[in-house]
Amino acid sequence: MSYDLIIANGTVATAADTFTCDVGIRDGLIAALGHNLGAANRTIDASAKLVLPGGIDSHVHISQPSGEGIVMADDFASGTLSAAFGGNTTVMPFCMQERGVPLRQTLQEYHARAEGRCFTDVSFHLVISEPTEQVLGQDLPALIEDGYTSFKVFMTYEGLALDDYEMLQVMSVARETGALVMVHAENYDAIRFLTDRLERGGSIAPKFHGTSRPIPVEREATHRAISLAELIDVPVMIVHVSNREAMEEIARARSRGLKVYGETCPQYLVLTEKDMDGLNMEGAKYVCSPPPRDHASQIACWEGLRNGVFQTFSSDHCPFRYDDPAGKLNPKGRTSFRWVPNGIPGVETRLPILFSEGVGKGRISLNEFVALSATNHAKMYGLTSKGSIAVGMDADIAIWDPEREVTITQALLHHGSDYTPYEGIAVRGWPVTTIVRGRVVVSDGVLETQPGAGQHTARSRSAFARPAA
Ligand code: DUC
Ligand code: ZN
Ligand code: ZN
Repeated sequence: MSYDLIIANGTVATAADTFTCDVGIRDGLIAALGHNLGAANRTIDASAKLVLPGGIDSHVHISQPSGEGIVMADDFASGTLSAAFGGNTTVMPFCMQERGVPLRQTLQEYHARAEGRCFTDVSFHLVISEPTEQVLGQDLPALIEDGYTSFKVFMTYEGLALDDYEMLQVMSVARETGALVMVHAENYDAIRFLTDRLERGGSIAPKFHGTSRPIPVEREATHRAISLAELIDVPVMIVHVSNREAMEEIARARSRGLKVYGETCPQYLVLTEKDMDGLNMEGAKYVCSPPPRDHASQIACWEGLRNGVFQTFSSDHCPFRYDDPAGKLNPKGRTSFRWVPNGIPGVETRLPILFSEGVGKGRISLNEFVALSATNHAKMYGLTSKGSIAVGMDADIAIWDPEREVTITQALLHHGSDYTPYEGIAVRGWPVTTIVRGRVVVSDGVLETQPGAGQHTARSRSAFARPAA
């Protein structure tokens, strides 16, 4: 029996185990794990390398409309190219509902933008911003049935924020359908009040973005989202958690038996609010929401990765160019932090940062790294054929050189942004080869495929949302 591809002599790690074996791949699937597997069309020697499930980044934004005059820096080609070079084999972007446009039509538009252009697999979450009767009663349940089994809701942002009544309505749909609700938890009115007050006082520099969204804004919304989910008895995922107080809300809910899950991101491990305090507008490069906090919050987030408060570690890749009026330097002379688009690039640097700062510095084990970067994302969002290395699974694999030393710098990266917020961070350990369903996309740091290697993946219900049997 021969294989299309054998990855030989590597150290394979899953969320559970680490072992030495060859991986035989046929027809895009992992066909065998063992020794002396026999013939293959191609063999990759992975001696002294780690063979890991390809990263799944379950929180990215690509080609998303971002307000008047603002253009996201990545389309599906550059976003997924960057993802592939960062050791990812699947990314999960958002399809953002547009006011007055049928949800399915918007989704078709996102599919059209992605079709034939992707280097990794993609699977869309929905964003529900206008829960009309039609959306709640027809469109959303139908799309969940079609494999879009998770959706995000916002508790802040003009035109996006749902009030508590609307939150309860969409959570009820999730309860009925088994979908997973992702929540952006920040208190809209509090942010509006603080922003207005800061501006009136002339405090408009990028660093005041952090002052306008302090920890209580996130903690309160996290508590409220959890309370609403409890009323409906529905699982909920709190995304991009930045600090201990929000984490305590999650931990307390779980200790009471609620299905409340958490995600954190690289910006909360290695950036702080001080990064937003640059010369002139430089601080805008770090403006994201929730904002990076302080050193104590970084320590708390590391604890959460270790102790199970967080199931997933995502990039929240939300790329804008810096030196560009369609990006961070907003047009029309709008100089207040209020107008700086929220979001930073990070899909290519997520895994090297977690590997180096986490595994390399003994904060998490290699198996925890695999869980946080791939396996838990697959289980959380119903990607049943992905996220592990086992016979019958998709052959989505990243081969890592655990010793390679790299200083992160913009010139190395493949995203559409003109900067990286992680400039100058030295890491040890780098993904060198990325294989998507058996197809080598990046080989020893060199692109090997055309766009279109990646495809959309419909999903099952979340393993974390299913009612207990
Ligand atoms: N929320 C996100 O999930 N990403 C970027 C900005 C935001 O507010
Ligand atoms: Zn968000
Ligand atoms: Zn996001």
